[in-house]
Amino acid sequence: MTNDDWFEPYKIKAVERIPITTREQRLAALEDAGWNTFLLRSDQVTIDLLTDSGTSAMSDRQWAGLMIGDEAYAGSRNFYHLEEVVRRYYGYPHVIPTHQGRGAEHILSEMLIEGGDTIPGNMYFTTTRLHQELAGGTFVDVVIDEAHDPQSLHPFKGNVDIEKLEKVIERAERVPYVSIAGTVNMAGGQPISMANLRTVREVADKHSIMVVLDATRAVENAYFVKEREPGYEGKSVAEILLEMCALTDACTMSAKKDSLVNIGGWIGLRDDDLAAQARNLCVVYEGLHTYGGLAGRDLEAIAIGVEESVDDDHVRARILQVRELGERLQALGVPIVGPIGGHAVFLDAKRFYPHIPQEEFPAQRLAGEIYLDSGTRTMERGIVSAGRDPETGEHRHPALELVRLTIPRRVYTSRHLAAVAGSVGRVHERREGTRGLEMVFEPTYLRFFQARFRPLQG
Ligand code: P70
Repeated sequence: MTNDDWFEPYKIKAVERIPITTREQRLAALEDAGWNTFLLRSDQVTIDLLTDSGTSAMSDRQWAGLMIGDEAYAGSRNFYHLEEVVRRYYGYPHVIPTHQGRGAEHILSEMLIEGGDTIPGNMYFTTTRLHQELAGGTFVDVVIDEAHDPQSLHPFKGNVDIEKLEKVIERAERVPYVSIAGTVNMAGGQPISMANLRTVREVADKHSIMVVLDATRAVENAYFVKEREPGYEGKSVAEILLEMCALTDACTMSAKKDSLVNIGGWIGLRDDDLAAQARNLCVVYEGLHTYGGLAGRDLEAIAIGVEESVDDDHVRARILQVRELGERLQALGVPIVGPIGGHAVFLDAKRFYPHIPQEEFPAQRLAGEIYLDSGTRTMERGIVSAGRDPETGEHRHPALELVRLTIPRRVYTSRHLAAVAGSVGRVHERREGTRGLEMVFEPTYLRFFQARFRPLQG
């Protein structure tokens, strides 16, 4: 299969009816939800592009795997299957399952971070940074400047700015590890290159610092390396994934993304002592270290999902389907983040609604307008997601004010996505009369999940 004649390498065996609603029903639903798409009921949503997390369609082999779930409290055979598969494809000798990615982040942060520590990384992710902060650390962004520019077409916008990294290490009291995401979610699903990761490894080695990978979408990162980095055209996604992980000491994983399951995560480690510590904390927060908050059947579905996720035809179709949606939007003149990322197309709300100031939540409003138009659910990734500075209490003002159209894996057809593009195009045509929102309820942690808004009048 070439990039010009790609198609989904599967056929559909079971389908689920989706709700079709009227504009009045959607307006009532959106008002009930306080203009927050996280607070909509899924029965009110026609095409759900909120997230690619836990929303993938499992294969017949994964569903069959559920039936061979071994629900023994200790030593479930499905755990050993998962361990074997992670060792083979990610290369970490120690595997500790967790209920999802943030369970892994919690344990790793608590283990590695001491009060006053600095953790440099290639752009923040909400849950990752929160766990680093709760453990007493401070996250410092060392991603290249291009990552903050939605119009830059740099092929590896997830790269670390090595000079920034060196400076942070020099100035910090202690740096427990460098936090590397592949791909970078908040930058638009943008990859880090192998060459850059190798340099990060060298810098870390010079200072005896660990490198911790957020492997949540590392398979998709590997595809971009194959597509864009000289010398990798002929390698398989699986080979590239293993090479990437080999440059890191540990990883946290949300299996809900790349690994094609509805729930689950794990920690990967090389060091025996750290693995013993992680297993011990797993018992405290997640469950015994051979199930980590998951059922045996979940562990089996992850193990099979990992194998399916590194299939070259699968990853190619996944990435190119996302790209097709992005290109449809570009053809309609809708401003999006380039290059089109791995798991989602990101709308640039600052250029979409240049007349709405960031304090009036342009991306939040845009997500609401898209839902009103077609029942398509998307997610704000801007000032609401960025939260407040823990020191000053002021809103953080991220350079990127985006709406994410996230594509679940193996779920929607190109026709669904064509309908979404048409809807966003209509919202774009009406953009001039649209105003912002005011926040009327703000929770303490990860406010974007539960905050409520009201449209500004006039
Ligand atoms: C998303 C989801 C989860 C995620 C991630 C990266 C790069 C860790 C995690 C945590 C879900 C989400 C989470 C917070 C805000 C909005 C949405 N991302 N690292 O939709 O994993 O969810 O399993 O605890 O993307 O992007 P988990």
